[in-house]
Amino acid sequence: MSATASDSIMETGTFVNCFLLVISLVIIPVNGGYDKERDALLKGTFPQDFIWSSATAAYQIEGAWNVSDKGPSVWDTLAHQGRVYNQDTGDVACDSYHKYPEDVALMKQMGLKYYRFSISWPRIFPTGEQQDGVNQDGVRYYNALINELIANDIQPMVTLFHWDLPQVLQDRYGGFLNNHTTNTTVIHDLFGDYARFCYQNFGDRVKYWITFNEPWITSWLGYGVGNFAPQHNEPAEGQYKAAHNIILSHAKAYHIYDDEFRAAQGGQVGITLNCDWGTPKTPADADAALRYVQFFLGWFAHPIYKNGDYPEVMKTTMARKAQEEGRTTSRLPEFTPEQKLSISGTGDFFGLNHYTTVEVTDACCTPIENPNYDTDKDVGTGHAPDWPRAASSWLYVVPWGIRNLLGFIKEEYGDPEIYVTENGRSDHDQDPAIMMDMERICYYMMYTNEVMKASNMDNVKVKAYTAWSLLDNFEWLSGYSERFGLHYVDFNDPTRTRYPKASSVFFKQLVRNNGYPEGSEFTKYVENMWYFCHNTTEAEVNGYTGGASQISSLFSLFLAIPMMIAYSLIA
Ligand code: GBH
Repeated sequence: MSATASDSIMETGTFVNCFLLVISLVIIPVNGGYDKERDALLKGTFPQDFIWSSATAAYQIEGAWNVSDKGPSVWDTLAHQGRVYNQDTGDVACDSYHKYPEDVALMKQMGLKYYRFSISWPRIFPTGEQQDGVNQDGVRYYNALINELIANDIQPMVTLFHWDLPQVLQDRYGGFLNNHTTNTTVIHDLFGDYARFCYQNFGDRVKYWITFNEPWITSWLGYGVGNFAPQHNEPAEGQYKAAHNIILSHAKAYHIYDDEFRAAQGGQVGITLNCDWGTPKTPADADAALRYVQFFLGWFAHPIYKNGDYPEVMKTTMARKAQEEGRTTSRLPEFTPEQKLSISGTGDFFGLNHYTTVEVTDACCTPIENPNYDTDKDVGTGHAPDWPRAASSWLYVVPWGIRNLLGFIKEEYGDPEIYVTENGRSDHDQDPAIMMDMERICYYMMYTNEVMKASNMDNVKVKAYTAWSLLDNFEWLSGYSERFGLHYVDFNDPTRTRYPKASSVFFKQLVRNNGYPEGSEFTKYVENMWYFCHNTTEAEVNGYTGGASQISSLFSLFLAIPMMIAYSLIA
């Protein structure tokens, strides 16, 4: 072959490669921007028995932090140390301990048939241990709340643990760090006793139980990073020990229900896991994105919904790290064969909290001097430049992420029934208050439509969608500076009056329509809002002829009258 011929073949090769590169850039959907196919509005409705709900958590709304015999929780301690933004505390919060009938009335007004709330462990057992005494006022409170819900035809979905561990259990046993590698771990039994007490006292009326809310947060932020309560800083191992104990405590509570209550009460028990979707930044980052999700969701979901053990990629990665770090054992603990059997299959449904998506890059495999859960994953995370943001620094609005995550759960965990137990968007606390919360309306519109795609197009068994949150409330370390509510609460007003935001009116219509039925007034409104919500311009979207109708939609009959009423209440 002559030099010229081979040169020209090389050039052709280069040309073909460049051509493929250009094609792939065009065809591979970019993470940001409006994608006409991916982001199109789906019309249709959810299955008839679909559950629409809204959620809160005890420490975030109840207040009454020390009434009667209630014991302090680790969040009372953290807040009283002044560790929260603006030195905010949950001492009064939304005062739902006293104002729960108003909360129920708001839900009734919205047509909600389900409410997800949590029970405060130290409000039931002040020290966390039944043998030290029961706070009867606490039992009375939850009975009254549950009865008020039932009387208004609203079904309770109860979380047993939404982060407010009794402080005494932290002091006595190290909380979820308690003896994580033995078979006689006190914290498992204590959580089991608490769960049993709740089934016994409330299970005649409560048919949906969630053992733990987001064990990822308790483990990593509570016992690893240590910025959340109980502020234990041990980022190499704390999270793995805590997670191990939480998984075993969950299994214990599940089996207690199974053995002692299921036959008589006929309810369901699951756990709520949080996960951000991880999308690869480039095709070469695909494995890294998967690893990110396995370390996040799989850490808990793989043992509970699959085989009683941590994901393979987590075990091999951590074993390799142990070797590099010169350790004889992995920082990731091991379950015994009996424990694996007792953990596997302990979820009647799969509870999912989801808010946002990250872009993942591969960062394998530089050994690190001070390893932690973040570096263990061997990934980098970022965000596409055009993803819109909410008030919370971590919350980027990426509606299609939830559809991908739901599809992943279906494939990975044997097609479980999935309950979306939280999803929502924050605004800043600002003056004047954001009552026409269009960004929140857009968020709910876009995310629920993606959930409907998962349900109706991908056949994911999504059974429930829960809005976080019914009320503006105590947003953990951010205090009252970030507002997630469908209803506005003025935290300077001693009466803590609640005011409906525009989003509550939107959500009511969504529930009433059970989705986006073809031809309904509601769906027409949504169609008019669609491109505005996707923050895109007419030019980017073929066939869009919006304009004036979009603006007038802001004042459509769905929002205008209820909003005028809401404003007149505030004024
Ligand atoms: C949920 O957590 C909680 O269940 C709920 O109580 C909470 O109010 C709601 O979401 C809104 O946050 O960047 O290190 O500060 C969702 C998980 C927990 C994700 C806190 C972001 C902050 C991490 N979120 N986290 S950091």
